[in-house]
Amino acid sequence: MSEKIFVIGANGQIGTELVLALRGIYGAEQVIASDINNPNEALRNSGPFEFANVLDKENLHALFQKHQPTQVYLLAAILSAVGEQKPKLAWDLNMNGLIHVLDLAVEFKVAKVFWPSSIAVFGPHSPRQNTPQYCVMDPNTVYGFSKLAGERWCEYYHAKYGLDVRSIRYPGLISWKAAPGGGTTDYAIHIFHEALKTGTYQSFLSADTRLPMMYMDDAIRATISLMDAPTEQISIRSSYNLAGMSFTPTELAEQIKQRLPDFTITYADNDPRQAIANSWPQSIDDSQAQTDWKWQPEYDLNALTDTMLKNLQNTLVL
Ligand code: AKB
Repeated sequence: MSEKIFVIGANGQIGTELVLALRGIYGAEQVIASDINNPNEALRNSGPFEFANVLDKENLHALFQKHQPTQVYLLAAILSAVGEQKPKLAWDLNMNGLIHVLDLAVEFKVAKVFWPSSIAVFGPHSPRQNTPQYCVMDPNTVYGFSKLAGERWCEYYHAKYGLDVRSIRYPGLISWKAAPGGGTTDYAIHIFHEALKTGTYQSFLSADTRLPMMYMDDAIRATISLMDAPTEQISIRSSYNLAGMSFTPTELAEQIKQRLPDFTITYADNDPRQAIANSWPQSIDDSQAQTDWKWQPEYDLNALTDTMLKNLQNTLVL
C-alpha cells in the first residue's frame, strides 16, 4: 500500500528534520507537512504544505478528508519553559490537539499515529538515575502533566478503539537545522550558537545540572524505527523511555573548549528553568525500547559536539 503521511506541527525542531527524512524514504509528494505558521524554507522547498490548527477540529477534519493519510505524526505542542508562562494554553493545545487527532485517526481509519511524549512526564519523586519505564510519576509542570495525560489517552485509544498509536519519551533534543521551541534543555543548543558567534555563553542551568539528551539524527532514526516495527513488537502503548547520553553544562562546555580553546561559560542565578530541570531524571533506562525494536543510539557527547560545531560553522552567519 502506498503511504500518505501527514505531519502536524512540521515547522518545529523535530518536524523539520522528520519531514525531510520521511520525504527521503517515501517520496516528497507522499509527505504532507502542515503547521499553523508559514512553512520554513526547508519545508517550503521540499514538498506539499498545508496550514493546520490542531485546535480547529473542522480545519483538521477537512485536511484528513482531503489527504486520507495512512500515517499521522502530531508534533504541535507547547514545551516546558513556555508552558509555564502560558499554562492554560499549553494544556489546551497539548491535550485537545491530541484528542482531536486521535478522534480523526479513528474516524478516518489511519493505520498508524505517532505522538511525542517527553522525560518531562517524570517528577520530583521519580527515581532520577536510570529512571525506569514504570515508576512514581508526579510531574509538576503543565507540559509534564499534559504529556503524562496524553500518554494515558494514547494507551486508552489503543485499548478501546484498536488505534495503532506509538510514542517516545524524548530527552532534550539537540540539532542545528531548526531552532529549539522553548524547552528547558534548549541551553544545549544555544551554547553552540554562542560559542561560534561570541565565544562565550551564559547557561540558564547551573554547572552540574545533569539531563538526558540526544542528537536529532538519533531521535529521527528512533522515531522511524518505532513506526516501522511490526505491531506485535510494540509492547508499550503509552510511551517508550529512550536514552542517548546525559551531561551537565560544564561537561558540554569542556567539550566545546577542547575544540574552541577561548570559549568561556558563566552560569545564571535563579532562572525559573532550573526548578524544572531539578525535577527531571538525570539518566533514563530504555531497556524496553532496546528489547522491543532494537533501539541503540549512535551519538555520544564527543560525536555530538563535533557534528554541531561542524554544521553550524557552515550554516551560521557569523
Ligand atoms: C523541554 O525541555 O521542554 C523539551 C523536553 C525535554 O521535552 N526539550
